[in-house]
Amino acid sequence: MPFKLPDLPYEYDALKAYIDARTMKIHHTKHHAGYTNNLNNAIAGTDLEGKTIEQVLKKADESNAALRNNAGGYYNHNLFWKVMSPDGGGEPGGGLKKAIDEAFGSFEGFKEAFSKAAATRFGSGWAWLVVSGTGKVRVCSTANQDNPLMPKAGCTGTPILGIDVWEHAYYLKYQNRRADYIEAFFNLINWKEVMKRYNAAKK
Ligand code: MN3
Repeated sequence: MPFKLPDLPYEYDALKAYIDARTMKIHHTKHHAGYTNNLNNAIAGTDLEGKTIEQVLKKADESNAALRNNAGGYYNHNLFWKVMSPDGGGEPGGGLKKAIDEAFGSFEGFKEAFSKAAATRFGSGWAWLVVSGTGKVRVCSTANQDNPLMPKAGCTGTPILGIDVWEHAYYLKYQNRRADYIEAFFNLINWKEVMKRYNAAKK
């Protein structure tokens, strides 16, 4: 079964206070759809056909740029849509709150570290909150469509929150003001979803 472009869990204009509908629609129907099609082309006829996206990412080394870029693009955007919500914002609770306090001192400390990782990623890429098998969290960033589940991404762990800092994610509303987009993103974070991913990843 080829990979399928998922529907967004909300309408294109649902996040418009922070991300405009046109950006959301182009991002989903052009960029994410493109990664999906190109991923299916890259695995067609190979032994990766029928594997889960996580299994594909683990095999997506630097020897195969088409596979690495498109498998990453597919997975990263699947996560991105889900960790945002029109009812987002606020702070996490439970075990994730504890892990964040332990790693960063406070939610504010986390916000600062995550924002800095996103702001200082040169060119295109992503900033992440990742969790290790023992439940410790940390912040990091990756280039292009690289992902912490891939070999040699410069960052390892299970990603539970990610922000897309490619210009296509924010340019229409924010132009060059990436910092304003990052600040706005905190009003969209679906902590319920991120906490679910944290609990599933730590084991
Ligand atoms: Mn994108």
